[in-house]
Amino acid sequence: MGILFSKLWSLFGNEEHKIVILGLDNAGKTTILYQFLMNEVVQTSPTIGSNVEEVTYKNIHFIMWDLGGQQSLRQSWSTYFTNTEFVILVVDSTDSERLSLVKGELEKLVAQEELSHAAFLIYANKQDVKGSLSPATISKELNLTSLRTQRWQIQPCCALTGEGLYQGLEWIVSLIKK
Ligand SMILES: Nc1nc2c(ncn2[C@@H]2O[C@H](COP(=O)(O)OP(=O)(O)OP(=O)(O)O)[C@@H](O)[C@H]2O)c(=O)[nH]1
Ligand SMILES: [Mg+2]
Repeated sequence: MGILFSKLWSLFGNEEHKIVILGLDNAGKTTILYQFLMNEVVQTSPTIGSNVEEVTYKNIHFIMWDLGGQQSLRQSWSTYFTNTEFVILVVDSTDSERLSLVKGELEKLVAQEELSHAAFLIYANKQDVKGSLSPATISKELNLTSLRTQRWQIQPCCALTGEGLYQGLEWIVSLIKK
């Protein structure tokens, strides 16, 4: 009965899927959230705390939490993880110096019990900037192929134009429909 009810519930498009958007400060997380919500670029300032918005795509409801990425705020990321189905990790592809820091954060995330069943979408953002790192390089630097517990996907994108963002979301949709 429970399963039947939840199937019907999702058929009517009432199901909500929780996504947390993480990454270092200045990666483009808030820009991405508002691209999904409004299809436009908003003027952002560093996020202190979080932004949360409901985004509907192909009749699927997503609750998207965009968390501040500054160092002092990263410790509190884990307070948002309950019931998280998807993590969107936003990487600034122009910030090669801090890639090792991203790697360290990713290692902590995948070790979190509450995220052990979550799928990870990694956006290699800011691909519009000349000389930005390729997704292949970022994938290698983050050692993504060693990720065994969680499903993951890397997607190049540009949050300013929106290019690549929906291709990433399509991967999430494909996992929901599985
Ligand atoms: N060139 C370029 N700039 C981008 C892109 N995405 C975001 N930005 C810029 O990067 C800066 C930071 O963007 P935010 O979305 O505020 O970054 P954030 O990850 O939310 O940062 P915190 O809230 O501090 O964690 C802004 O000036 C954005 O306009 C992109 O794809 N290309
Ligand atoms: Mg922000």
